[in-house]
Amino acid sequence: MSTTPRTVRIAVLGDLDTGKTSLISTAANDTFDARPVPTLPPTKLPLDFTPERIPILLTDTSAKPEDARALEAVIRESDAVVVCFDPRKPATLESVRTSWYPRVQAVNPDIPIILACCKADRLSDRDPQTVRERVERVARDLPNVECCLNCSSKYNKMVHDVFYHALKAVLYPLQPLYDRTDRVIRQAAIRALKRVFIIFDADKDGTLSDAEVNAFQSMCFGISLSAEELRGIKQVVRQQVPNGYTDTGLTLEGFLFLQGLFIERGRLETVWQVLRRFGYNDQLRLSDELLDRVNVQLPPDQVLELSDIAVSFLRQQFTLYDARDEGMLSWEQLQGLFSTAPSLPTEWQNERVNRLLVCGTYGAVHNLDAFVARWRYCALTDARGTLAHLLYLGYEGSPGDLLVRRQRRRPDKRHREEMAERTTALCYVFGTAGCGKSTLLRALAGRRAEGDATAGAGSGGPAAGGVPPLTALATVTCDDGRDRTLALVEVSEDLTNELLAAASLSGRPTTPSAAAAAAHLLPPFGASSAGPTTVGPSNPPGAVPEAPSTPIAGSPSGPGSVPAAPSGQGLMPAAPSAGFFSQAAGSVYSLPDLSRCDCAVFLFDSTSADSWAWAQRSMLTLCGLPGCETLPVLLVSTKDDVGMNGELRERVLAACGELALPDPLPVAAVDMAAMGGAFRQILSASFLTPEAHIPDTPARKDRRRLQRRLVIGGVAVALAMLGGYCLYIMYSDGGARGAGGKEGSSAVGAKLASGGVPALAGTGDAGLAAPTVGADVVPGAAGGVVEGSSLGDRLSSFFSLPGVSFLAR
Ligand SMILES: Nc1nc2c(ncn2[C@@H]2O[C@H](COP(=O)(O)OP(=O)(O)O)[C@@H](O)[C@H]2O)c(=O)[nH]1
Ligand SMILES: [Mg+2]
Repeated sequence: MSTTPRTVRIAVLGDLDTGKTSLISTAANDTFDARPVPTLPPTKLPLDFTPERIPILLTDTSAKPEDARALEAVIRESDAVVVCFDPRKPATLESVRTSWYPRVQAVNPDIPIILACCKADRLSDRDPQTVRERVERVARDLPNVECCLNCSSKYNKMVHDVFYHALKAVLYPLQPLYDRTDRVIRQAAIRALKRVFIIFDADKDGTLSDAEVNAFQSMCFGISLSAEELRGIKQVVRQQVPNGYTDTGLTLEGFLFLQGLFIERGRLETVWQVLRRFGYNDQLRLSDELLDRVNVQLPPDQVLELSDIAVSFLRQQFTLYDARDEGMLSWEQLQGLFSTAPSLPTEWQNERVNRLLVCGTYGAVHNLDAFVARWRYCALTDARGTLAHLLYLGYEGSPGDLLVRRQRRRPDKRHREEMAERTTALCYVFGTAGCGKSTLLRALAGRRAEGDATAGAGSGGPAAGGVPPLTALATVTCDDGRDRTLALVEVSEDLTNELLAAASLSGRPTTPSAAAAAAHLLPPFGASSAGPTTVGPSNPPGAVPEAPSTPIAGSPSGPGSVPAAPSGQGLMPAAPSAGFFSQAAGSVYSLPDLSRCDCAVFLFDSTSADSWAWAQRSMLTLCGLPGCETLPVLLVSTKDDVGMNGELRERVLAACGELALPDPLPVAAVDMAAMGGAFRQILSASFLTPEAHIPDTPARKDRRRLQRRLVIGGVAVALAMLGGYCLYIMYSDGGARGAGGKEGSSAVGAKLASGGVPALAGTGDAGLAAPTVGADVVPGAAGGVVEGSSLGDRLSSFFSLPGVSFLAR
């Protein structure tokens, strides 16, 4: 039970002389003192005080006004409170209502309260009834009072029960389940219990058959119900709830009625046992313990996507809620689907809907493709939240089955198959203002260029105050025949300038050669683009704006902003639920997180040389950033129906050739088929042929040249060493032969001499010929080197020599 506190702290309060100290003393030590000390220090109860063996710490308190502050601190730190009164002094009961209850409420409003009617041994036989009535009158107005128990410290009667009830009120709290004021089960509890009901409704007919009820019983309580017990339950439910039982079994209404009955009868542990069995914590959210079973903190080259299991579960859910088989889920049906979750997932929330266009949605109505696409996108934006929501929806298998780890940005042949497994691409769309980014996004979502809510949000990127960027989703059939989800996120020109400038200034600079190349080809980044000529209808003035003098504006965060992040954070793996745009410190804009991008799509207006120049420059800068070297890039020329002039075309094609990139894809808003081709291409560039889309930037060329030089250098050094060694062998052999022959002083000479094998004279060419050496002379050189063997032979025999032989020489 993850939510069980390690030590349960119970404070004992009440007027002077009501019996607080005696109650603690009897509970802890079973000792009663007619004249106890005024206040005991914090006292632990023995571990075996309760069957749960939970440590309990009791805190005695003083009712004196001067101790009011200390008392407040004790109440704040406690999990439950016992308030004592003396039944023979009605004023002490009255002060429960007038003083103690309000004081507790003021400090710790949800804490459970147990009333202890102390010194019960002093009550006469007739008193209890009067006391009971009085207590009921008082407690009626005090909803947090769990119960009142008569007890006697002197005779140790019911003292144990007082603290056991307090403990149970902590372990099995009523407050999250039940609204005491209105006397109804809380909505959060209804959602949680409905999820449990759905999980056990195996045949999804909306009722629990006897077998399903018994499955529930045995899983939650380890016992099955007999036929008679089942009949008894049916009878009770039928009497109380008209629709509680149908021909097929127990309805949700009946199930909730039964749980409500447990709650009202104080059998809270029964209800909590069920809820905890299904992973709920005290706040009726799925516990961290359950969600932590899936690690969502992955290295930047990995990503979590929805598994096939999750997708087929979602398809099932779709069919289930699409009751009339229309192939569509209305907003009401979606609300029904999410009725077991405490809230909608972030990407399903209303205020985001207008900035997230999903192909196959009509207002809030989704078709199956749109439904799955949105869930896949949710998994990319917030894997943990999506996991929780799939579980809330009633997935009953292991959480680990719902998300799968996949590769990100592995544009090499070894990872080709793994990359092709990817199902969801997150691609950023960059381009100058007005070049057609939003049009492309709308086309992906199946929207025509004009006439929808997002038209006019033409500048694209996030607006001030943390509004999310325009994003479009669709399921696209790729070149390999598989359906994948494409998410395009629009990044405005301003935001791109800001992002690249921030990245350059935050210790993540562009590589020198990329910067140099950009400087060589184009004006400095962010400077006004006076150089390239404008072809066709020119951009309005300021279409290629100046980069801000400081990368991050100093304006305060707007409402709803995400927590401030250091500049340049866009490049770091983002926090799981932060979305793709992280807000830079003090900025009203948020910067896209490049580490999550699968493919950068650079759009340019084919009628504007400025637009191309910006795209080219931004692309070069972006691809020079650390971490972006393997980011696939796709160039798209928009407004193809107007067309590109010859000069610009030549320039563009030359640049693509230089960068070893495919030619830009021409698209036009009027030609939806071409748009469809572009989406397939974007997915191909992301997952199927990413290696063909990595720009061969000057930085990359430099790197490759360096690598080549290193390899050549390495080979040259190895050859030189080898040559040196050969010379060494030849000369040392010649020397040894000479020395051996002449003086017999070298090791080999000595060995030869001691071996009794005569050193044969060489061929006369000491540089190439070697002496014949017997196998016993050079250990390890099997067979030795035969006289007159070639240099090749000798080299191969060198390679076969073990190190020791070499050293022995
Ligand atoms: N007969 C009887 N006397 C009790 C009982 N509990 C406490 N007392 C007496 O009531 C007086 C006040 O008790 P104490 O525990 O000091 O009250 P506190 O001021 O609330 O802590 C003492 O004289 C106790 O002996 C009880 O259960 N029965
Ligand atoms: Mg006392």
